[in-house]
Amino acid sequence: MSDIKATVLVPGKIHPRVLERLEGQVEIVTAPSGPQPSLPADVAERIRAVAVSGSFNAAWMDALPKLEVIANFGVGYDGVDVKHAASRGIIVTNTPDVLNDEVADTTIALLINTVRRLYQAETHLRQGKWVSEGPFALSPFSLRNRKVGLFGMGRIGQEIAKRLEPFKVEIGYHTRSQRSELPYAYYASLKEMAQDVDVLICIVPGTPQTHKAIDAEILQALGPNGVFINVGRGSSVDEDALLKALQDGTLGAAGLDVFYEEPKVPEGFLSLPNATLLPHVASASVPTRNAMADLVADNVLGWLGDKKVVTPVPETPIKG
Ligand code: NAP
Ligand code: 8YV
Repeated sequence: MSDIKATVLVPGKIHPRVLERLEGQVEIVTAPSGPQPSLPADVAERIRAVAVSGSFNAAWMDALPKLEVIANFGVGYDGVDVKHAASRGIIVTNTPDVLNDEVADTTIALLINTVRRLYQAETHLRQGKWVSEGPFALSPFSLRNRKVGLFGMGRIGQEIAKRLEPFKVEIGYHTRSQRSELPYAYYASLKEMAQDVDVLICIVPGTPQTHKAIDAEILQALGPNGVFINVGRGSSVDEDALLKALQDGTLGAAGLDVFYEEPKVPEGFLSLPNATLLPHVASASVPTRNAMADLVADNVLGWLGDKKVVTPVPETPIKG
């Protein structure tokens, strides 16, 4: 690296391996995260790169006059104001691909747990109820003879679809552009897909276009035998409508890894027998999170050394 004295800001917490990789190579400055920047002006003046897990808004960017790159920990970068970054010529990077398999594996596990109630069955055993009360109740739902619709068929969606093939379910998807090279049924509208399938898996990014796209109408179209799985973003769901649909049987069951306002999960979900709830763990294994951390560090160090990043987001491409 040519510029070993470059200053990198880490607002809030980040995976420790990011810090280990950066230590000694750059000056690391930490600061509490939050909506308003909190840094002395002389420090802010020096910062050329940011490594962040969470949110990084326009006010933060504007407090850093020499900022060149924001390396986001996570493939989803809905927490970063990428439009503002682009308008200021700041490169944003994310962590695609290295987590595809982990997230797809977790999605299948979440789907099967939701349909077959395995967590509740194990709890029955652990509480001694197998002995005292007898066998666990049959699961009302099965994966047999189901049609699965993926809302999103990108890097992770395609890995989920591949894993679904041996389960002998029909597979379709809704995205804005059809991927005619893929062997799955394409639906031009989300509503049309929700009407036709009985499992809906959400794996789209959190954007203004996907905001609350899964609403009461979509859940009703999925129906009382329907299963909704969310591994994308909580912002894609109208959570009040989802809670109501699960409570009154408009929707059969849901498996949720992501929520609208994490880590807050609306109280009503906690007592639902037909919901499986995970605390945003789809990529959360040591090897996969290490790979994500390495990519964050590679992006920061690559930029500061050679003006090259590994994984820029499409909104801030590297020119030249
Ligand atoms: P990706 O490769 O960019 O794929 C995104 C897919 O969503 C594409 O098929 C895209 O197709 C579709 N899409 C985007 N906007 C859409 C819209 N308005 N309507 C319909 N389809 C739309 O992203 P990825 O790597 O698969 O990751 C997807 C998302 O998963 C991430 O952004 C992140 O939010 C989430 N995620 C969650 C976890 C977790 O821990 N739970 C882990 C990793 C990722 P078109 O562009 O053709 O519409
Ligand atoms: C991470 C994710 O849990 O990559 C993403 O978009 O949602 C997850 O892999 C998260 O970004 C880290 O906080």
